[in-house]
Amino acid sequence: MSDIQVQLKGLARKINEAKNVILSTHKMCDGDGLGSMLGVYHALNKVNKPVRAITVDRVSSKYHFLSPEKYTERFDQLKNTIEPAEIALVFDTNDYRRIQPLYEELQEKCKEIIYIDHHPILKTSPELSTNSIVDTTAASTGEISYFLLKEMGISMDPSIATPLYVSIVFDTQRFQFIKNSETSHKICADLCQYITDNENIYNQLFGMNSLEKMNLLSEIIKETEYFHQSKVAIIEITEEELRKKDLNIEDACDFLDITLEVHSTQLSVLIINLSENKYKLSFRSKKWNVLKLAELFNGGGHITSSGAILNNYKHNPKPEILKAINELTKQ
Ligand SMILES: [Mn+2]
Repeated sequence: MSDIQVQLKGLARKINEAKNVILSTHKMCDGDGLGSMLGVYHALNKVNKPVRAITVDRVSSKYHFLSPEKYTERFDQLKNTIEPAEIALVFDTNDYRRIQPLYEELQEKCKEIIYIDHHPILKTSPELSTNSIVDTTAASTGEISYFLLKEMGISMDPSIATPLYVSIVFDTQRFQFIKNSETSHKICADLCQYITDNENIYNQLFGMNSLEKMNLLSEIIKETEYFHQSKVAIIEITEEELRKKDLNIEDACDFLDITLEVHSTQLSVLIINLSENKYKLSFRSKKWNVLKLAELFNGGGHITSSGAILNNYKHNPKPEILKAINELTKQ
């Protein structure tokens, strides 16, 4: 049995024995974080385990087809206080900063915070509880959650399969990023037996672009700056520009993925000016290690997809980013 299998068995037992469970995922949750959390939520509900799913902040309208307003609560708008719970399961991150300020509340109210995740553990992170499962070979957290539910002996049904399928399809970006493993396909083949409207999931996740978004994309494509013989692309945008067009940060990240489709581009950078002195950086690469880059700016993520938030940054961080990229390209 692999280490991960042993850990899954242990965690399954722990959850089965727990009186009550709180579930959460990272800020500005994506399809993977939300999908794995909702999959486990429906599964625990099915076996009558008292469970609450709490997001740190709002869930993007893109995921409304999963009815998060019915099954999850928002910490920033919480109506009922969090009662003490035996365990908190946090999906798709192992970085406590990404669940703040909910993190402090979970620390106070839960005996243990357990992370279920596939991101590399940051060098700067405090030690995780031993029951946490971090499998960086998994292409999505949904996959780890799927195996966890199998271990718990919970049978699949449409309410569990749909969000788990969303997790996998979202994080692999329609099976582009499967980490050279057949696992993502195999799990989805199983889940598909329970999904009635597969096409709708793809439409909701990838086919709902507004005309405003497409117009902005055309502007961005024209204004993208290229460096290092077009190996590096940099996009800059302000949150205000996005808001004016009724778009959000997730939409801007889609632009980033598109610039990476340029043949020569190895690394794409998105700089979003959130407010005065506050920036959000996102890095995507084909192969280069952009986790290193994000860590230089106190951020985190995956080897080929990472990000950071800069607070109290008095000027546009582009010169520092270019300097860091220079170092990266020398290696
Ligand atoms: Mn993920």
